[in-house]
Amino acid sequence: KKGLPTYSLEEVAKHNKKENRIWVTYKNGVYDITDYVSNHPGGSRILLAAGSSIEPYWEMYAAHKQEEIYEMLEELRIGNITEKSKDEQKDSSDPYANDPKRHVALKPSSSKPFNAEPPLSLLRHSYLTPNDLFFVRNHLPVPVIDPKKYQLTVTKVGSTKQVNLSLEDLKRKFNKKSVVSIVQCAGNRRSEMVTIKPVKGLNWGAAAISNASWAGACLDDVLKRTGIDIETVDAKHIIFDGADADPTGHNYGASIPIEMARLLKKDIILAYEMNGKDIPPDHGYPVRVIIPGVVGARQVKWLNKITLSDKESTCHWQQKDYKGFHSSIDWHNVDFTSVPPIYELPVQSVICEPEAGSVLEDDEEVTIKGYAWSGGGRGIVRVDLSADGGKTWHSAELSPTEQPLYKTYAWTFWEGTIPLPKDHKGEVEIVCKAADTAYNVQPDNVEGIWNLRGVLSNAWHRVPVKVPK
Ligand code: MTE
Ligand code: MO
Repeated sequence: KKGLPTYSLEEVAKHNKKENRIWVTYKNGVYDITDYVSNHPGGSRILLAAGSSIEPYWEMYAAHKQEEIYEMLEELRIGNITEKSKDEQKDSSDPYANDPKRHVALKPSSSKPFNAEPPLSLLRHSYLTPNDLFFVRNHLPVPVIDPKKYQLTVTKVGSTKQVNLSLEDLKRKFNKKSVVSIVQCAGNRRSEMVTIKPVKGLNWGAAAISNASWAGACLDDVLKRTGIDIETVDAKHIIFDGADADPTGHNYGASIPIEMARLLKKDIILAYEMNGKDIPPDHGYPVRVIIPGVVGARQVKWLNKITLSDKESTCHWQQKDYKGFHSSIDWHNVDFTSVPPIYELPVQSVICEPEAGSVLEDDEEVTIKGYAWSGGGRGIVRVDLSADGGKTWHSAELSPTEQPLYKTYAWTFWEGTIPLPKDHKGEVEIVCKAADTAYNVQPDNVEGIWNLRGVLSNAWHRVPVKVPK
């Protein structure tokens, strides 16, 4: 629409509350939805988009993709977005100046480097997490990579041979393979450990986990093409290096043991697509490695080098981080060489709805929804629910997935409606816990698994809620 005023994205972002009027953007348009909010069939959920784009939400709620809705929205249009607004506030001395713009619904636990998780209720709303809402865990500035110049180098320590592949090579020369797989940070739910004793690390809630469909070239095919047979190669680890680096030139990198790469060889993907689109800058554009069933830290983004080696990656995050210790080890007596890195993760389950502190609608029963997942491809066989702090249990219904029980790489959604205790005093603790195919279970409290880095936090998820009188 011509003739309407133009606004920068920063200007739009200020209009995120009723007091300032509520604006949203859709494509190039700016819309004032303040007076529409109370008529929205989806209720106040629309406010999640306040001050930003509604597109990612519309993708989740398919009901929006109708002509009438677009027409109605156009009636609320007040202006257009300025073209250059995205570059406006760039400061070239800031190493993070080239970081992409993020969705406002992501709740940052750190902004430089950018780390953020989506609200739990949104996370539980789509089985495949929309790209803009997928949690972000960056250790360094997001590297800007020209897809035309991108190269992936594959090599083996001690060999003179090295193969370089372009993005086009990866797309054209190899079959495209896809896998629906979780990325979960080892620090997911760290904030619960902090309640016991402080730990070092970002204060993650329970949404440092997301699920996407990844597509790209199979690692095994790429290695074969470069003359490496993963079954017989004389190496103990496979190292993945990223293009993101600190000011001294040290890049992010990680490795996995060769036996793990062999077991997963058909499933490890050098992904260039996330949910059918190019991988966004925050998630590793143009290529990241997806290692199903394995902790997020090894799934290197902005992947530019693969090395077969007798040694693990020497990177800080492989050697001095992402390891689990018992609760009597603290910073004065920790020896990071004494235990192996975290690879597979333990069984996990989380209540997404209702959220902590909310007031229930009913005083007789409660409907609880959440996610469950386990590392190593182990499926979820049971999720148990309690509304009395774990004294009595009910079985949750697991949403069916196509995943084979022993190659369950995506999460399992679950739901259950269970009775509230009669003797509640206006408050109850709802709890969930899951069992995986190995009948591994979650510990009942976080105290026993406290560790100095606040990783592997997978105790029963306990959520206090209020009961109406
Ligand atoms: N890869 C690179 N190159 N740089 C990073 O900082 N962070 C790792 C991993 N891969 C990281 C990386 C960690 S700790 C996690 S949990 C996941 O990426 C997060 O992936 P996401 O940001 O796509 O959710
Ligand atoms: Mo992580």
